[in-house]
Amino acid sequence: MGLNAAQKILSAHLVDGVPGGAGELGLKVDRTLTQDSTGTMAYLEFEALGVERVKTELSVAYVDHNILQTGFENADDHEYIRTVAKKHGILFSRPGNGICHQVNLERFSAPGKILIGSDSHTPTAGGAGMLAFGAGGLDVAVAMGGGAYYIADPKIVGVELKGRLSEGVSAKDVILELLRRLTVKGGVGKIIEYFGEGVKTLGVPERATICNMGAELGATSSIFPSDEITREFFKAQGREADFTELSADADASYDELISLDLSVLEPLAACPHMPDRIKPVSELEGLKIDQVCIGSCTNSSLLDMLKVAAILKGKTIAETVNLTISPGSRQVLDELARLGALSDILNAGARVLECACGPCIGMGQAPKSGAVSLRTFNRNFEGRSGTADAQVYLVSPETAAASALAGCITDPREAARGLKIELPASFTINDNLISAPASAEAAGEVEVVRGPNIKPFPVGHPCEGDIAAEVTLKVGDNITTDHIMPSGSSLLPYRSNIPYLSGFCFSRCDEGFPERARKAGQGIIIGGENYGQGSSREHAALAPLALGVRAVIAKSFARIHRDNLVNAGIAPLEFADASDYENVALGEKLSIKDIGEALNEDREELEVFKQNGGSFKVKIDLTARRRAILLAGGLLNYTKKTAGEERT
Ligand code: MIC
Ligand code: SF4
Repeated sequence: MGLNAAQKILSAHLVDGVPGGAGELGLKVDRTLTQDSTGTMAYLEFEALGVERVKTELSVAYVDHNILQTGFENADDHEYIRTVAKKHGILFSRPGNGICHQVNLERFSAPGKILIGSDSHTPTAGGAGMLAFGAGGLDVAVAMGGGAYYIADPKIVGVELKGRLSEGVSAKDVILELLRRLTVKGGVGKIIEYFGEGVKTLGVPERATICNMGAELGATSSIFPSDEITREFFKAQGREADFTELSADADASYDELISLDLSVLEPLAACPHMPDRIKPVSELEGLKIDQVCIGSCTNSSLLDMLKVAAILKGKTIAETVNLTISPGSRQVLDELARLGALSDILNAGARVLECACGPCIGMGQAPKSGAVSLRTFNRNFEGRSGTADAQVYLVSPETAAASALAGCITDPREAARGLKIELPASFTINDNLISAPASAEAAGEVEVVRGPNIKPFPVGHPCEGDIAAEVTLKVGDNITTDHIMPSGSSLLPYRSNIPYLSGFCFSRCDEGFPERARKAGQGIIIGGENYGQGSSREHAALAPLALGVRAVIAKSFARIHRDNLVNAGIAPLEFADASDYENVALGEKLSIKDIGEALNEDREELEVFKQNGGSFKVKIDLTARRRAILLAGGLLNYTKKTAGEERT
């Protein structure tokens, strides 16, 4: 039996585990990326591991998130990342160079390789045939130290693309259609692999858009084959040498199959406040809008920007609309200028922002009270824009541009009629914003600069004996990491300061939580389905850890967050019977009996006793390795311990 593309890469990198079983796969990591809002913590953890030089073939540190410098904190963190990267053998992509996923696609993607990144949208690189995973900072730190990356053995879903997109319908609509069909939980435990005739009609940036929002499906990763179109992309980037062909064998099979006819798709929008609340744009037409934001790692390629420029050309945006445009990289912005399209964008009335995440993570451009904001981004979680009552819709660049002109949600098919975008055969290559690390010999001379905002991070406690603690928080389904540890311009500067940050943990759901948790000393969180969906920020585990959380009992967990909990030494446990969720109350005292023993003995269930009598069962759905991590009190303790054992 032949292999599909994902299986080929997985088997070439397998260092632990058996594919096809129920366990985990340990994978050799070729490359890593970090961005600044998760990177400070990842490098502090890397330093704590005591490894001198990274052991990966390539590691790159980007600065793209914490760009507003309204105080010293972000600038200090950038300097820490610059110097720590220089010392330990990591390339540094300076502020202004662009969003990590866009720059990675352009300059560092490579078909057939494995990349992990401390950002949930790392699978964007799947558009260039790379198998890429979003991970917590500590997992990236361990990989930089030469450790394997572990994933639950994924199911591989084959999405067969047929036909060709009609005018005005774009790659964004493809992934919105999948979100409509599968929901934000539909990809959990799965790698989504695209194949079929329709693949040939999509360029690498379009494939990258589709892979990018696989994160919103909860997927482990997403990947396209690497074909002649991929070769052209690498050629245009002056990197043909990095190209290799990679596709599924003719007799390959998939665990599940989905068929998607591109030619019948229409423009879609994700309605407030979840990426899977999909409606056709035609149904929303006429809804008055206040803001339009174009950019983010989903839709900031040159192709997207040129489409937007062509729709805006010679026109003026509606008087009541604020339009922001953030090109994904300096290369994109430079090309826009060179081709004259920047002038079309500026003259239509757009506010051109830095090549960075910007409004996507609430780093500025919070819309007005109650605003309707149309964004080409990937997440529309409540409050993420920085305005609690804003209504954010996620759309394609075409829909965003046409709507900005009209002042209301507008089907872009009319505006996009006859639109033909030619990408340049070769891009202007200038890597002068990527700083090389010091040589191994000179590394000793590099001083790592730590600003006063960098504070020690909490380290977990071994899971042993009973966990007897109060329920310090109870929340519902689909809790995102933006609920757990909100971002935005006021909190992102404290990503290297967990003591401060933890004071805002869950502030969007329950402002009293931090104080209650501190008072209780030890706590247990009760959650619903898909707990921890969204970003890879390990701060969503570290802040609860700092507030004494020892276990989270939920109906189900999102992949990266579950890993982050284990890495922090917090036990993620699942209700054996989901209806028991109803019977646990805030403030109730619970006793999780003999958790250490249960982990040690590989037990699959555990009894939780309630203070006022009665008990319920929880599942421990964790592999032997993850159990050992919990027993050690988190991945840092575990890695140091196992490294010590190997030395003796
Ligand atoms: C996001 O889109 O939520 C982020 C900001 O990029 C996060 C990382 C973070 O929280 O720093 C992500 O997606 O992992
Ligand atoms: Fe940045 Fe937004 Fe992409 Fe996250 S989703 S990496 S904040 S652009």
